Formats: sequence, structure tokens, C-alpha cells
Amino acid sequence: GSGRIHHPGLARRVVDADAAAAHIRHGDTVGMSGFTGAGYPKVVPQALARRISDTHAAGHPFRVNVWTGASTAPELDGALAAADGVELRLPYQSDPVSREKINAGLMEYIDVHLSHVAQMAWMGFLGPLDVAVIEVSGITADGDLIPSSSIGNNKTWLDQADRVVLEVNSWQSAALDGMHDVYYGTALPPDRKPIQLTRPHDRIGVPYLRCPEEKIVAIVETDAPDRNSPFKAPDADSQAIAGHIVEFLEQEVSRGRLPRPLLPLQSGVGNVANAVLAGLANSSFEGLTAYTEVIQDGMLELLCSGRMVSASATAFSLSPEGTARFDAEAAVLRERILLRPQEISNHPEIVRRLGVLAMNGLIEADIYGNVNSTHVMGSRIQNGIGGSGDFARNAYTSFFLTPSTAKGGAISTIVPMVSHVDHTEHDVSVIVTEQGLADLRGLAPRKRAELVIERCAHPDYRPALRDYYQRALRDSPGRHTPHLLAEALSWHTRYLADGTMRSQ
Ligand code: 0RQ
Repeated sequence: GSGRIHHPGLARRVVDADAAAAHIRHGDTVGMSGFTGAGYPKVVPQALARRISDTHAAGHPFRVNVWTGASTAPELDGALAAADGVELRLPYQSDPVSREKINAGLMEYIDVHLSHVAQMAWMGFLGPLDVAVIEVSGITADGDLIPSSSIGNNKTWLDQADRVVLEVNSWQSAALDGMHDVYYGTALPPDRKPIQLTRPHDRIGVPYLRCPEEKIVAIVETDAPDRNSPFKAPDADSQAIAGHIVEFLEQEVSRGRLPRPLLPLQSGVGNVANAVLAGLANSSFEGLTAYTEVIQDGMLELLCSGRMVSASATAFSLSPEGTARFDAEAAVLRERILLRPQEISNHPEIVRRLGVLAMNGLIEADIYGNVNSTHVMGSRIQNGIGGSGDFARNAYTSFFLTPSTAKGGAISTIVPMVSHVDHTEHDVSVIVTEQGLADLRGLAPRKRAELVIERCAHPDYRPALRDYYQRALRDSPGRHTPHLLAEALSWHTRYLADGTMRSQ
């Protein structure tokens, strides 16, 4: 054994991955751990995928519903999707094999606000949960579960599942012990109480997850790394976006609209978000805090340097270098980081109270400030809404960031009308591209359109956007949010037909 299981009774439940996977049956709903490639089970899903393939080869059906915290990795989503083993997936995923199956109509996918998932399960809206498969980093002598590099929905899955399978992963840093804050005070309406969290680093729960011993049907020991995708070094566009944001924050402080150490930051997934944090590392801001979902390399850097004093999240999402950095500085980082269940890390009540500065990526935005975070050309899902909606609607200021073009310039990310809406104009404060920053707060629709076109659109697409907007001003039946409905999505249909949004 790895020495990570200190409870003698539970140590006797260790089996191999195949034996553990045998507890999962055709038609089951399985709640798995995992959030942004951290803390997902490494071996049981692969054993399950092999069983599913064998069962299909013998001519029998075998599909399961898979619920997680957020995205996982090839060993989980990839393996199960490749085996055609997933009937329905929720609430967020970014695996390319699953994406293909979903977009081919072969797998159902429900894209849910991440803070909503646990309550939806408790309210019974999703149906019963049969099995939980949860990675932990150890088990105490009392049988408490030491969470690993993410918490996500693990508390809810452990509470709700009939049967529990644990993976105890000794690859996970022993320093994680004590870094978690699991809140057991949630209730359903009408019995809810205020959540007594008023500073990002407040502890309101306990460091461990609980599970009745009799529900634990199998334990598997592993020693396998998290997904640990590398980040791209910030490119010129990302650096320009970061520069616009840092300049804007400085201005807000000098105008007295933000306090000097700023307000708690939330930063989304991806390379652009990571670059913004790198930009803050080179700014004059000190004493920063974060109330966010994910701790990426850029935030780890801020925490290590002391420029950021504390961060609350539900998961890490580190590159191999970031993981090495974490291990080297674990003693300091333990004092500065708390991981919480995602229903708390993303809780609207807390995001509103703390006044979070929310920064998330987008796929496209329209001239009025509606944002599409999830769909390519209106019908193909890319990833999902994730936590962006939890933060955007309730933030103090909600930023959306993107390069002004995609696919080598064939796509303008600023379009007349978005082909899918995740964040409405009412939830979007600031749009930033490498071209510039549009502060939409306090502006009526026509002023917003002018600013988005002039500040954010790529110069190659600006004339066509101006032309659309001017003709809409002239010919639209309504002058509040002028549009030419027959033309509003023509940029998308042109791309689908010609492979470019350019008109010549
Ligand atoms: O695809 O790699 O195949 O070329 O989308 O785009 O520019 O690398 O940007 O990694 O920051 O992701 C919105 C997807 C941006 C992400 C999104 C294509 C582009 C590329 C990725 P390729 P970039 P990023 C809390 C926050 C929703 C969840 C969220 C996301 C790929 O930020 O999933 O905010 N957000 N969570 O080419 C066609 C366009 C496109 C486009 C980009 N207009 N049309 N393709 N792409 N714009 C954290 C969590 O929730 C966990």
C-alpha cells in the first residue's frame, strides 16, 4: 500500500480497478470527481470503458450517465466517450472525443451553471445517483477523506450516491491535507441560511469530506498525475489584452471606484486568462485576493511572489512546471489557498457580497454586448458555460476577453448578432480584445455598439460592422437596439459557406 489509508477497516477494502468498476452497471448514473483536469479518478473510468467495450462486442448495451465537477481528462471523458459508453454528460466538459460525439448527436450533454449542479441534484431535478467514483489524496485514521487537487461536487456525490468507489492517489501532494474547506451547512429552500463568508479566505467548514463507511464498496490505490496541460507562453494578443485590463484597473482605482488592493479576482480557464494574471504580476498592485474557481499557473505565481495574499477556489489547473512549483512552495501556499465545493466557490450570494472582478473568455460578442461563450457558429458546442455565468451576473465588474479574430483572421469575434447567447447584454460590463477595451457600464444600446465596434473589433472587420450598424440605424423598425434581422447572422452563414466571414 501507499501508506495513505490510515483507517484499518477501509484499508481492507482495497481492490484492483476492474473489481471496482464491476460495481457500475448499464444504465447507472455515476458521479465522478474532477474539475479542470484536476482530481479526477485515473483508473476506474478506464476499467469501466474496457468493460463497456467488451459488453458492446458481445452484442449487449452498456451506457452510463456521467456527472462531474467540470472538465476531466482523456482517462475519464476520452476513454468513456471512445467506448460509446456515455448516454448523458453534465455539467461541463472540454474533451475532444466527447465534443465530437456530442456534436454528432450521439451523446446528450446538459450544460449547467457550475454553482447550480449540487442544488439541482438535491432538489431531485436530475434523478437519482447510483454510484460515486471519487479521487482523494488520503483517508485519516477516523475514516475522513482528505480531498485531492479539486473538490467540485464531491461532497454532493458522496452524500447522494448509493455506492461509493474511492481512488486514493499517492501522486497528490501530502501538503493538500488541511487546504480544503468543505461546507456542510447548505439546505434547500425554505430552510436556507445566509452563508457566513465575508472575506475570500474565511473558513466556514471542515477540512475533510465525510462518507458513511458502509457505502464504500471499493477502494483503488493509484499513483498517477493530473492532466497538467502546459500553458502557451502569453502571445502578443494576450499581453495586449492584459495591458488594457491593468490600465483600466489603475484608472478605476484613481477614480475611487475600486479600492487600492482591488477586489477579489476571478479568472476563467484558458491561455488568455492565464496571461492576464501574468500581467498583474508585473503591475503595481499588492495585497491582491482571489475568489475564483480555478488556480492556474498565473495565479500560483502571484501567490508565490506574495503579490496575492490569498485565493479561494475549487480546483487547481496547473502545468507540469506549475505542479513542481506548488510542491516546492507548498508550506507557504498552504497558508494562502483554500479549496471549497463548487457550489460555494461559485456561489452567487458570495460573489455579489465580495464584489468579485470576474474575467472570462468568450467565443464571440455582438455589438450590443451579448456574449456567446459556448457555441461555434450557433450549433456546435465548444466546451460549456462553466462558472462564467455564476460570476458574470453577480460580479462587481464583469470582463469578457478575446482576441478580435479567430482561425487566422477568417472569423471576427465581434459580430452583428451572436449566434448563441450565454451572457446577455445585462450581464456584461467590459469587453476587451487586443485592439482595446469597451467599458459598457451605464451606456444605452446605441452607445454600446459604437464603442464595441471602435474599441474592440479588428480593423479588417471594422468597416463592415460600421456599415451594418449604420444601415440598421436607418432601416431597423426599432431604434432602441437597431438590427437588420435578415442580415444579422449573415456573417456566420458566410463562414459556413465560404470558410471566411470576409465579404470579398
Ligand atoms: O480553437 O484551438 O481549435 O483553434 O475556440 O479559443 O482563443 O484559444 O481561447 O482557450 O481562452 O478559450 C470561450 C472557449 C475560449 C473558453 C473559450 C476557438 C479557437 C480555439 C479556444 P482551436 P482560444 P481560450 C470559469 C470560466 C467558457 C467557460 C468559462 C471557455 C478555441 O474561455 O470555454 O468561461 N469559456 N469558464 O479557435 C470559432 C469563434 C471562436 C472560435 C474562439 N468566434 N468561432 N471558433 N474559437 N473563438 C472556469 C470554468 O468554468 C471551469
